[in-house]
Amino acid sequence: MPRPLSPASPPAPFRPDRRSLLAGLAAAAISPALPALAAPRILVARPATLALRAPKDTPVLAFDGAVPGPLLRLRRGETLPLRFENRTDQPLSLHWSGMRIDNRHDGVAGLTQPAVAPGGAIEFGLTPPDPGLFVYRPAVPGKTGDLVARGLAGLAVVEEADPPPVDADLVLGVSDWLLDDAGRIATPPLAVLNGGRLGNVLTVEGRPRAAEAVLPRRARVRLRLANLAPARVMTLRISGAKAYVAAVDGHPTDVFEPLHSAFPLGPGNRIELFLAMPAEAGAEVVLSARVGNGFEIVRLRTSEALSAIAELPLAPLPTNDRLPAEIKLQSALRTNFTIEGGPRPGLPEPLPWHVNGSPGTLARDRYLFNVGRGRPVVMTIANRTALPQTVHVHGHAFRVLHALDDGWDPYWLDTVTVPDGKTVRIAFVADNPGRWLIASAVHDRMDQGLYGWFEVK
Ligand SMILES: [Cu+2]
Repeated sequence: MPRPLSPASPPAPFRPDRRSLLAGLAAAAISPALPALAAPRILVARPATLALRAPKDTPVLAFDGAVPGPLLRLRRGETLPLRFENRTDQPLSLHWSGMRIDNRHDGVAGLTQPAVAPGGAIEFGLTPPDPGLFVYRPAVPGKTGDLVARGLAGLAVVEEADPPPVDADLVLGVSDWLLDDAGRIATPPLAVLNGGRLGNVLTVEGRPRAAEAVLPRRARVRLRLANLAPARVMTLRISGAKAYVAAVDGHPTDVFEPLHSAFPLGPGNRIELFLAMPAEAGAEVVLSARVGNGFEIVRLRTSEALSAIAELPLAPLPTNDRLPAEIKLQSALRTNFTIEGGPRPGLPEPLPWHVNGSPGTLARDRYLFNVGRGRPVVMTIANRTALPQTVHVHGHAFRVLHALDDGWDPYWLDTVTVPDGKTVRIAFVADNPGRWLIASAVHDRMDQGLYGWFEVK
C-alpha cells in the first residue's frame, strides 16, 4: 500500500435522520441472525469446475463448489461455529487473513495447528474482534500458492454495529488464473514460481468479465474489493464518479481520501470505497484494473429512479475503538525483517529467498523474535531484492511509520508493499498471544522460504 494520496477535507459528518434509521433497521431485519445454539456453518473444500475459457471448463478446487468461496457474513464479537471439511487430495488449512483472532484458529499449518488431512475435518468457533472485509484461504507453507491458484479463497464480511446507509453493498473478489493451452491450471517451473505466478485470465467473482449493476440515480454505493490473486498487484482506477477510500485491509481510514486515477492493491489487500452515482439516468461508473489494455472489474449504470438517500453526504465508517489509540514507540522492541534473494541481474537462475539470512522455517526455536504481551514492536522491513515485496503480518494491524520522524500513515494495515531496494518501518502493539506468521503475500514466494514468525507471550 502506498503513501496516502493527497489528503482531502473529510466530508461533513453523517447525521442520521428518520429515513436512514428506518433503512438501517430494514437492513438489520434481513440480515440472518444466528440462533442461540446454532449448528455449525459447514464449509467444504472440494474439486469443482469453472467456466474460465471456452470451450472447456477448468478443473479447480473450491469452497462449497463456489469461486470465490461463499461470502460469509459475521458480526463483530459474535462467535460463528464452523466445520471445515477437506474433500480434496491435498492437506489444507483455513486462514482468516486480516482477522485479529485467537491464534489457535489462524490456520497456518505446522505453526498454529496441524493441516487438515484429505478426508478430515475440524470444528471451531470464529469470533472476529473487528468489522471489515477479510479473506479466507489455506496457509500451508510450501503449498499455498498452488492451492490459492487453484481457487481456494473466499471473502468474509464482519458487519459494523451501525453501518452507514447505502443503496448497494457490493463485495467483489478479483482473481488471476494461469491456464495452460488445454485450459487447465498451469504448474509453472520453480524458477518462475520464485517470483510468483502471473495469470492469463482475470475474474471478478469467478467470472471472466466485469460485475454489473443498475442503481438509482445518486445512489450511495459501498464497494468492497479484495485481491485474491496469488501474486498479481492490481492498480485500480475509477471513472464516472468520485470515490472515497473508506477502509484498507478491513480497518476504517482516519481520513477520507479521494481515489484519484490509480490505487495499487497487492495480493491479499482489501479496499473499501464509497461512491456517489451520477444524477443523470443512463450514466456509467467503471472501476478497472490496469492490466494489459485494462480489465473492467465493475460497471455500474444509473436507472431512472432516484435514490431515497441521495441527500445524505458520503460518510466515513465508524472508527474501530478496539485498535490502540497510540503506540508508545519509545518502549518498543526493535526488530528487523531483511529480505534477500530472488532474481538478480546477470544471474541465470533466481536465488532462494532469505529472511534475516536464512530461508523461513517453522522450527520451534527459530522465531524472528518473541515479545511480552502488550509491548509495542517496531519492525524494519528491508527489501534488498530486485522486486517489490508485499509483506503480510498475521494476527495484528500495524501502522507504517514515516521515514524521517515517528509520524505514521493514517490507516492500519496487515499487508504492506516495500519497493525494491527500499526500507519501511512498521509499528504495532503485540497484544495477541500466540505464534504469528510474517510472510510474503505473494504466496509462491512464501512457499519458497520468504517468511518468518514471532511469538507473543
Ligand atoms: Cu493472513
